[in-house]
Amino acid sequence: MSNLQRFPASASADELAGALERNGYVIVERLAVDLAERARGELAPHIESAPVGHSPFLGLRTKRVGAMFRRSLAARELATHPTLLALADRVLLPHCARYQLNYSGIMHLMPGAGAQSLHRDGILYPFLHPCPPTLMPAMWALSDFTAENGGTHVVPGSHLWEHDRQPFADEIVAAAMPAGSVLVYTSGLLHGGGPNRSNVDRTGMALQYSLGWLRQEENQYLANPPEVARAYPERLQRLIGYDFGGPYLGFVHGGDPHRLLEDSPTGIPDRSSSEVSAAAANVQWLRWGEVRAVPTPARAGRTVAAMTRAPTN
Ligand SMILES: O=C(O)CCC(=O)C(=O)O
Repeated sequence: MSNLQRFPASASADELAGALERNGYVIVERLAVDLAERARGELAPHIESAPVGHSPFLGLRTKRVGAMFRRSLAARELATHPTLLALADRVLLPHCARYQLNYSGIMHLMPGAGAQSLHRDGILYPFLHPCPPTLMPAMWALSDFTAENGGTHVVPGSHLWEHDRQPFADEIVAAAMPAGSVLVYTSGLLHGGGPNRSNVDRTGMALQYSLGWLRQEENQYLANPPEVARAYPERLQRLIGYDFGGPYLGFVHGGDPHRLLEDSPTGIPDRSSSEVSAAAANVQWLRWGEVRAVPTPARAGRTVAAMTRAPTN
């Protein structure tokens, strides 16, 4: 076992969110053992036929499978697990009216897999670090994760570091956890797949949530087109994007995209809903990064014009 802090499935969402905020990660042990086992069985044929990665980052001994929800009923339940949604409410809702499912995929490390380079998942978006979480990734252990078989390497506390600070080797810890557990972290945490030095496979399912106003990493509409998504529970349909991302964000034919999945949508299509607009009223506005000034050219005898530096009335 690694010396990372871990919690039982009975821990409260506030307790887990507190640890996530302090450490950048939280492990909840045996949160969904039966679902993880079912997901592993449902996905086994897909893993079997998947190719290995073509780059060291994707893993030359690592198989990846995407589009979890059309392939696994258990994955649909894992994505909407109440503990994960309670955490996403706390981590992401301060900065968006609606969060969304950003990525779904198997990361299957076979014996001989090398260590993946450490990275922040937030690098998808051009924000200097540290910044508020843009993502909340969750890695579900579908098999046991150990330090030997490639349990995810994490760097506790790195979500608070300056953008370019690199970790020392003794700051990297392997997330060991039994099957059915979940490692949740934020977009700022340095992490990467560990090397698999064992003779068994390590299977994880990554389900990542993001602010609803960002482009999703995995294109959920193409992975789950309307004719496929119609079979999903409504919470999942909305989570993958058949919903507004905020007021006026993501409408189709002038209305809620969820109407596309409904047999007889009622009411007049609108570009927001009262719930989404109310949630938007609580969103904390963000300053858009650091603005670098254009250097002032040499004056060389030119006259400086007067300007207004504040709003006038
Ligand atoms: O496999 C893992 O444990 C982590 C993989 C990961 O972080 C990635 O592929 O981006």
